[in-house]
Order: sequence, then structure tokens, then C-alpha cells
Amino acid sequence: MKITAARVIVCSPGRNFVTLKIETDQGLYGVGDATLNGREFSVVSYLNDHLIPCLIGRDARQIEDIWQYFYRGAYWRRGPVGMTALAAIDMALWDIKAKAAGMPLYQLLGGRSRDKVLVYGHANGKDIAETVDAVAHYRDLGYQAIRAQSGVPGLASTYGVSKDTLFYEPADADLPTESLWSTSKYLNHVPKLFAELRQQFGDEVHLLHDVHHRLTPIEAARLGKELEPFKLFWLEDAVPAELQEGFRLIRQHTTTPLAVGEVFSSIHDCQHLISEQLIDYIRTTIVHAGGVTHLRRIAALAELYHVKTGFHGATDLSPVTMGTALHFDTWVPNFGIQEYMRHTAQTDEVFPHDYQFKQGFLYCGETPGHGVDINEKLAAQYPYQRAYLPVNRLEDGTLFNW
Ligand code: CS2
Ligand code: MG
Repeated sequence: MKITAARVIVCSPGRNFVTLKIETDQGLYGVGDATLNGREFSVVSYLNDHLIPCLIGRDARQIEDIWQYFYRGAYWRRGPVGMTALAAIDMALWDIKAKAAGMPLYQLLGGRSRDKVLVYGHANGKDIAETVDAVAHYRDLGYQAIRAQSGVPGLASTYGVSKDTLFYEPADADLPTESLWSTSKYLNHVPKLFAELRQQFGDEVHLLHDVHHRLTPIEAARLGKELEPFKLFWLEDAVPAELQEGFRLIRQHTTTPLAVGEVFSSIHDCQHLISEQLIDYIRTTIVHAGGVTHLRRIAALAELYHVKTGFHGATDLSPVTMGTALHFDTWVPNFGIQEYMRHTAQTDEVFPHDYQFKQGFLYCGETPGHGVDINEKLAAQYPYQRAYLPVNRLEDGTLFNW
């Protein structure tokens, strides 16, 4: 089965997405997500200028060899741009293989390990009262796991707080906006938020929180310790994770479960975090870390060390990634949870899919392949719009982590 064409489609049905469509001489095609939020055209160029010319004419069934060709075969390997491009190819090839087999992707991976996939949504508000209302809204929608973020008193804007709670979109301007950060104000505030949430909603609901890389290890240790009475499902991205050994310090002080990895692009970014049991959930996703082929290795390593999956699933991960992730989640033995932020109706129309949300769980479909397509005609009506993620400064002007 020869690859005859591979096309990159850029569209913006409410937000930007980069999609790869691979066609074969047997009439089967596959679709992959190549979206890297705020850096879209770097991946477009990597695909068009460097990978696609080497892809044409290859046997679409040889997923492993193609993966190795583009990973090992590249002198400059790893990194978010390259691994996202490789993920798009890999996702499209798994889609083709599953279509050729006449099976939904999860069957090809090893079959069903569970009936449904536990997901969490984002509740946020400008203050604690608004966040309480947002959590109540998610409870009404049936969610059993909810990430809670709140504005911090004294800070004009805070990560994770947006105007629209259902469609949180951080890439909010055609040049980066700037937000302000104060670690002390934040650390004083967050335990109050979770005390109130437990008071209002009891112990049953799973509560999660994302620090978005803003603390040092000892600050994260303090936060984890102070949040222990509120039994979080996880504390996410407590510190910038370039320093993997920094997690040892957090671990020594707290039993709050730790999640990390949405910005990782390979197993080498989380090898020590996993093998030293410094984390509990690995968030690295299909689209940003080399596709199904590479995520299988990360999940298998994680399984050895009692680490579960908890894939990133914000709006910048297209329905193609969500569909593929759901097949993976349905199969993977050490599944933990899946993030699920809803896409807008416009996005859902451009990417027809067969997964469904019911009462706090997502269900992947039975269509052969990963179950997500792209309506190219409709996509063409939504041209790219430059959009950046914000940057972040301390109150004295120092540039900080966003
Ligand atoms: C976040 C994301 O979903 C999450 O946990 O950290 O909203 C993240 O900021 C965006 O996906 C960035 O592209
Ligand atoms: Mg996050």
C-alpha cells in the first residue's frame, strides 16, 4: 500500500488547527493532528519542506519503520516541532492501518480494557465564589472530575481563568498579551479555594488543579502539603520540569499526587520522573510526542512504576488527537484520566467524529480507524489567524514562566 500524497491543511474554525491527510494507492486515507499552539507554521514547514518529500512512495503499512526513519534517521531529532510533525504522520498511518483492518483503533492496539474513559473538565472563575458556581455547572453536566482554577486577589489576570468557562482559550491575541504573577499571593489563596470546594461539594467529586509551571520545588512542596486535607486527584505542572530531579524535593514533603508532561515531546523528558516514581500521572500527549507509536513506549515504562496516564486534552489539541487519545485510553492498561475541553460547534463541524460524552465519561466510537475526519471544504472557509499564548511577568517586571 503506497503513500501517494500527503497534504497539510491549516484552518481556524474558532481556533487554529494544523491537520495532515495521507492518501494511498488503495483509496484509503488517514488523518493526523499537527497543531502546536502558537507555533503552527513551524510544524507546517517541517512537514512540507522536510518530511513529506521522504514519505511519498513508502508503504503506509510500515508504521514502525517510517517512525524510525524520521526519528533515528534525523540527525536533529526530538523537540516539540519535530515530534509534533512525526505524531501527525503516525496518527494518520494508524488511522489507515485500522481502516484497512476494518477495526476501530483500540482493537488494533490490543482491545478494550474498559467500557468508558473518565474525563475532567475545567471550572474557573475570577474569584472563589465564581469558581464554586463553575464547579456546580460541571457537576450539572455530569462531570465526576473537575479542574478548579480561580483568579488570585491582587492579580489582574491569572492563568486558567477565562471569560467563557466551557471554551477556555489561552491563545488569545495576535501578539502575546502579558499577565502578572505573584507566588506569595497565589500560595496564600489556593488552599482557601479547595477548602471551600470540599465544603460545598463533599468528598466524592475528583478535584484537580494546574499550577502551570510557576513554583519552585520547595514552594510546590508547601502547596502540596497544604492541599493534603482536600485530597486532590492531582496537582499539575507544579514546577517547570526541565529539572526532573526537582521533583524529589516535592515528593519528600507531600502525598498530594503529582501530574506532569503536557509540554514533553519524548520519553527522555520523563524517564527519571517515571523510573524514580517522582510522579503519579504522565500527561504527555499523542500529538506532541511522536504519536501512538511513541506514547505506547511511555505508557509501558509508566506502567512498570505505578504511573498512570492523564493525557493533555485542551482545546488546542484537535478532535483528531482527542479521537486517537480515546482509543488509546480505551486500551491502555494503566489509564488514569483524560482531560476533555470541549471544542466549539464550528470546530466539531470541520472535524466530524464519533466519540461521545455521557455523564462524565467519553466513549470512543466503533468506526474503523480513529473515527475522526476533516471536512476540507468547510475547513477552507476558516483561514489561519495568528494567535499567541500569553507571556507572564512578576510584579517587578521580571519575565517569568507562563
Ligand atoms: C493547560 C493548557 O490544559 C491544560 O492543562 O495547561 O490549557 C495549556 O495552557 C494549553 O494547552 C497551551 O497550549
Ligand atoms: Mg496544564
